[in-house]
Amino acid sequence: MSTSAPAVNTLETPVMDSSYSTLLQSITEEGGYAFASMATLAAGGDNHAAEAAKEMAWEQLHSGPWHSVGPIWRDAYSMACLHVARNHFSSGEFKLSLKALDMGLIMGGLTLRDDLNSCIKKVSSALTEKDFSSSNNNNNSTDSTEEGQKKSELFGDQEIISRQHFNLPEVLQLLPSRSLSCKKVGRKSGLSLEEFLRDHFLCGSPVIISDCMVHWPAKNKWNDMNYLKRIAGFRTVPVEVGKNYLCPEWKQELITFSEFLERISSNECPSEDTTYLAQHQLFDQILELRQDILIPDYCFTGDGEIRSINAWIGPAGTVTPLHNDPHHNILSQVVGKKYIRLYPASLSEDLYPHMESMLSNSSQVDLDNIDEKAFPKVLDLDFVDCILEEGEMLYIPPKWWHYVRSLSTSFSVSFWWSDTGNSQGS
Ligand SMILES: O=C(O)CCC(=O)C(=O)O
Repeated sequence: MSTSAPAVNTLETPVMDSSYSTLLQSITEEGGYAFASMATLAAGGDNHAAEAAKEMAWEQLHSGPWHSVGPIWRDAYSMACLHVARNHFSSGEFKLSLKALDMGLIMGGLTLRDDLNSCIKKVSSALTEKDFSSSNNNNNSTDSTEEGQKKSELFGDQEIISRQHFNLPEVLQLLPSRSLSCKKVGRKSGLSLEEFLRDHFLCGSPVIISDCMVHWPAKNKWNDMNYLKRIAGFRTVPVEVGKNYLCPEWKQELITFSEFLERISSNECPSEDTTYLAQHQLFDQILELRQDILIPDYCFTGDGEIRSINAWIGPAGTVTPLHNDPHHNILSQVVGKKYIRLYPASLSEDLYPHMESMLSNSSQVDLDNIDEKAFPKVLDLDFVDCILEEGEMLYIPPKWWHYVRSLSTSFSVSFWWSDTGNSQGS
């Protein structure tokens, strides 16, 4: 019996291969005749056809609001990304190959995820090997001082945040007026699941859980640039650039995680250029980082299900403006600290939600610069607030309004979960 070894310079795509005709048929039924013929040429190794198919699927993904795009077009996009990645890989263009695969994960559907992930593994190790041998070649011709410098240029050797003294009066100047003057969110350690259910979940009452992150590998690893660049440096991630998503100049970009880390650690950007990796399901995309975190047991309260686990990574000064979300949330502060202000759901009317349905969960009030004439009711409203410290988690009940400002370089993870509908709001 002979077993054939996996081909070295090709990417295997077993799921796509076995479901190819079914997928193409479904895409054709959705009007994708042109896509199907391009994808067929792409499967035969035609580079131009692969790029054209990717472009066609991209246009479909942007043809209307995200929820109205037929799921088959997301699979079509992943399929085209796999073809493009395969072509780049076989011609030794590993970075381009990895970028196409990441785009497939970020924008594509679920059907071909296993292929995308296994290809990412193969391309990443090819890239690391290539990088290692090119740095070795360089090192052979340099002295050991240059060697150290090359290594640190490649991987960086600094911590994400330096532990500076935290000056409260200075911080207060950066925060919205009346910050830290009302009731603070309470802190609890050793909070049992029963207490969480009774005192917080059922009655919709926020709480800081101060001791639930001790076993997370992320606690020790994510402040280390070296680690982050090694694990994820070549990966493409979506970031937001601008003051916040309500400002007209705000835009989204796709950059490598290394470029992103350089931007946030250089700290040179004015606030209009603040780069924020916000509300991105990074842990579905970069599986190695998923291993660094643990879903808190509290998130299984209510017998619901985890809706999404999002990363929020950025420099000091990122602001998420006042808004609410429909889910329970445990916002976990892994690196750095954030100021967070919360208003109960019952005050919604006094917080002037935007009228358009896409933005109706966001307030028109800019807490950093309140227009007192336009929004007088907000001035005297009671709120609770806190500075969420490294290692702490904040429970935000569904529909509670929250404003968040990072006070240092910051890595947070939010766990959103739904319940069975039997719990009360506030
Ligand atoms: O950390 C932030 O900037 C915002 C977090 C947030 O809005 C959320 O977890 O729902």
